[in-house]
Amino acid sequence: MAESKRVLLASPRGYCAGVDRAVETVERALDKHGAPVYVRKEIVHNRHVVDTLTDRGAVFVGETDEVPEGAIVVFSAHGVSPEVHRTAAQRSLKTIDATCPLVTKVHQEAKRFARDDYDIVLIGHEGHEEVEGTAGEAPEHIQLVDGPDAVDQVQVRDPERVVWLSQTTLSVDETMQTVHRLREKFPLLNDPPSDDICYATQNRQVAVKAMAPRCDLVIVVGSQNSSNSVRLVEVALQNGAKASHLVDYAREIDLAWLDGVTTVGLTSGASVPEVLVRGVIDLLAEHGFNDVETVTTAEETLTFALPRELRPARN
Ligand code: 0CN
Ligand code: SF4
Repeated sequence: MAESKRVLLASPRGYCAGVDRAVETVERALDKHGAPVYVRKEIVHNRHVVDTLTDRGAVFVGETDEVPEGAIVVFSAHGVSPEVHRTAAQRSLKTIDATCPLVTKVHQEAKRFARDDYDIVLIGHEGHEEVEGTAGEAPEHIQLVDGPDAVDQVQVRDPERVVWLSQTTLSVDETMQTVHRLREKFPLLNDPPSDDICYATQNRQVAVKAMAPRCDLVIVVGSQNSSNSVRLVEVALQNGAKASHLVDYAREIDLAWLDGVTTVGLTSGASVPEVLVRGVIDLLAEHGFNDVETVTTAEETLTFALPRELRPARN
């Protein structure tokens, strides 16, 4: 008899506290103020979330200069630079800031180390909105390093006054390699006061590591521009999965991927609604993968309060 086909379902997966808050911020703003509600950039990096909110009346723009004077604009979970706040104020926009508090924490660290005149090495992906926002807090003090190979180019004024910070959604292992290279070059390199790679990014990677060695294939639900989702594919491949693919929707699964496969691992990025994972589970069941086993490596309970503008008024 053929070995039974099964699905390993990673836990935790999907929405983190910051994404939950950011998506709810746009929904509540629409309820309270009616459409349109403008949103600068994708509220979170997920196609389905952006399309669904667009249908409800959210208008996603690239920059605040596309928002009519005096209108409401929501800033995305990934954060914005002070310059974006300034230009929004000049246009008299009513801003609601859905920046994840864990991104704001990195902004505060950047401001503090810049004030103390450190050179700040920000590890992150060139062009990603989060590092643009963080770097904008102290452009004179911050240089971006996009992975271990970029360390060779780093120059500092005083090797005794250097600190590294990072984007919240990186690969933990690759970031540690980058830090190792930095420390070889600058032995007195300072660490951030607390982890910048957030709990959700870390937990999703740990769960994938736990299941990857047992998997012929790991399917990650998430969008191509979602850093933390893309990292889960890399982590799966680096930790023993024979193959791994990123899909926005179940319909993107190429059935040829399932040829000869007995165990499929399934997870999703921090910006991915659970309904999309359900879609993949249903499709896999149609192809004989009926046995679903959850692989749990952590429990998550963190939640964040909504932005002040949307909290119920206190008596
Ligand atoms: O997919 P996301 O919107 O963003 P990245 O993984 O690309 O940073 O997930 C939420 C993360 C934040 C902030
Ligand atoms: Fe916040 Fe982390 Fe979620 Fe980004 S992935 S929104 S930093 S909790």
